[in-house]
Amino acid sequence: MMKRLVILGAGESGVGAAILAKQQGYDVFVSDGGAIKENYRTELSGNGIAFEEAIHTEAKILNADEIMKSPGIPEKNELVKKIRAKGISIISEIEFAYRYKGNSKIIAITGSNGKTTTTALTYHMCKMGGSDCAMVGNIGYSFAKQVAVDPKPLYVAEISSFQLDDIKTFRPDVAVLTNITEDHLDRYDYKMDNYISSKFRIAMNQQAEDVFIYSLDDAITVQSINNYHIKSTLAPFTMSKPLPQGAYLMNAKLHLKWKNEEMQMSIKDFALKGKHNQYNSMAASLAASVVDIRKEKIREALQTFESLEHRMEPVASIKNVEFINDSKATNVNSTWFALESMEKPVVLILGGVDKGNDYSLIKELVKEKVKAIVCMGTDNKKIHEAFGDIMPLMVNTASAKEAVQAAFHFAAKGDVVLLSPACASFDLFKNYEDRGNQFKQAVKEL
Ligand code: UMA
Ligand code: ADP
Repeated sequence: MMKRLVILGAGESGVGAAILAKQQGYDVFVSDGGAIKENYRTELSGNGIAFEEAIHTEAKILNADEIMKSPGIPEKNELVKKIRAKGISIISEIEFAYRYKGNSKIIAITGSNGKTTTTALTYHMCKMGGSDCAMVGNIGYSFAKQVAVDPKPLYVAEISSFQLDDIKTFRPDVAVLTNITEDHLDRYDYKMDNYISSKFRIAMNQQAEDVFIYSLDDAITVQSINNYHIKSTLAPFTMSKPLPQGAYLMNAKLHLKWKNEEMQMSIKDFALKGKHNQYNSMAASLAASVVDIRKEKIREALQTFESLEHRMEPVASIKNVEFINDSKATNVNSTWFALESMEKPVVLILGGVDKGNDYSLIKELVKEKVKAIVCMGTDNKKIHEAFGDIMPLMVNTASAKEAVQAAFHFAAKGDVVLLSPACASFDLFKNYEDRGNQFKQAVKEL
């Protein structure tokens, strides 16, 4: 009998998995509790895949042999609890795609911050080095869809902790953990240990012939690594000391050492600026070296990579006030790096959906560099509590337009208006891209 796979959620990952499952001969059923986006509905119909929307019909779900749960659906969801109670196996989309990837290799990149940048940079290096590869996850197709419609010998995959929570056999040839800082704690019972464990699952099935790339400068990674019995070959990166194997930065130079290959390059030649990007560049260079991309190509890629939208993206300079769109900064740590790289007085646009943020982490930097805070969210209480005592200028706004106008009002010649919200965007916007686009639009309308 055909195996029945039920897919919960018809977004990028659910629809991708459905297409792959149909192709592999499963009896597939997709159930979405909300409205399915037009393009995804068309894809499901076009592939003859059965689905329902605006409802999860239990009778059609609890009879599954296996369930693929979209990453956005939390464990505390009532239906998920029922599925667990019934003992039906739940997998994530990357676990499902992994089953059908054949002999292809995977570079899997996770971490609290820098995933998309490191993924895009690694992909750029591999492409430049002549590898026939695809970038999957947040940019482009989901892993499952790529495997179904355009399989490649190498996948460079961005993987979130939610995706890792329901893997069983997923074993990347190269795993990258950029860093671990507080994020998504609402999904992990507000326990940091649960979130850390989730991130380390990226190496859980790796063997000695696989490689695990990680930061020696990330306190949480270094404190936790011994708790996870990692069998992989370790490839660290750091800014604090020379290494016999790995990547390190000394005297403004990147040193890359992998097997018998060695490369040096001045950080002045990196296309991507900022300390956080130097970390991302080390991680990506190591990943590319492990899959045998030649050092000349890595160097060329580091020089030519174009920065991504919504990540410290320069928008415009109006009356000598610079506007920067860092809408992708959805947690406190990424805002920390944004502030750290600022060299002029800052008017900071902050706020949105708080995921259990600890604002004390950026308090010193705010004191030092920020002259006014513009809160942009439906509930700004926590921001006022955190900064009220050190910030004389604070105002509440409830749209990108209002926020930009208020920020421009506070800014003087030579200042920077920085949108780096440290929060998710779902209270006022569709997503971080929508937030960044509305911000840019409002700047243009000034
Ligand atoms: N849904 C249900 N039942 C529920 C809740 C939701 O059916 O109880 C439905 C929604 O109605 C919707 C669908 O599930 O139609 C959406 O599923 P999803 O939220 O899991 O999103 P996908 O479109 O499948 O996108 C996911 C990732 N989303 C999340 O992890 C929340 C995307 O990352 C990723 O690009 C994509 O898979 C492809 O791999 C987004 C993200 O915000 C950009 N990631 C987080 C981050 O970067 O911080 C982790
Ligand atoms: P992710 O995909 O993990 O969210 P991105 O590459 O999209 O990461 O970057 C998100 C935000 O985090 C950006 O606004 C950027 O300024 C900041 N950031 C990027 N890389 C790092 C890093 N290695 N450490 C800390 N912050 C970073």
